[in-house]
Amino acid sequence: MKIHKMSIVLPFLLITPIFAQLFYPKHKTIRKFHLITSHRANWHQALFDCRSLSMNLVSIYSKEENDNIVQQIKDGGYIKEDFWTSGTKLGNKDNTYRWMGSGKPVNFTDWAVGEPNGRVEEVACIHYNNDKGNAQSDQKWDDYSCHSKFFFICEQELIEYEYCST
Ligand SMILES: [Ca+2]
Repeated sequence: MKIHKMSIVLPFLLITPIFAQLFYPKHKTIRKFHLITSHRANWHQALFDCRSLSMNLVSIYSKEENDNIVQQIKDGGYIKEDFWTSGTKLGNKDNTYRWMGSGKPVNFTDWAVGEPNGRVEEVACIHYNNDKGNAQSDQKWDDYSCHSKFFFICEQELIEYEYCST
């Protein structure tokens, strides 16, 4: 019996896209940070405003990410401004900080000297501090009244694909 060549090749051609979907294109999720300087908002409003832009108020997990944001603040000429992050201990029974944007605990920290020092419940939201030229505090983290109005930082998740060129 003669088997046509295509009857062998065709099934392989049909399953190739399945393998391609499983293994290619390779991709990774990257997080991009956006300084929102169009208006100042209290912490809760900043959460809403980031969501309305299909983003989240920023969560920070590493020195690298923190350095990236501080550099953006400096490059943008905003060293005399304060910026909200999503860090808070509002409503946390164990009185520890979490990132509202992701629900994850705050592990990496970059507190200004003497911070966090909030003793009342409403002083529970983390912002990048502007301490008017004090190198120990400028662009470091400070817990502050969540009702205060600051600029804020939204994060955007993007999928970056790597294409195979062969
Ligand atoms: Ca404080």
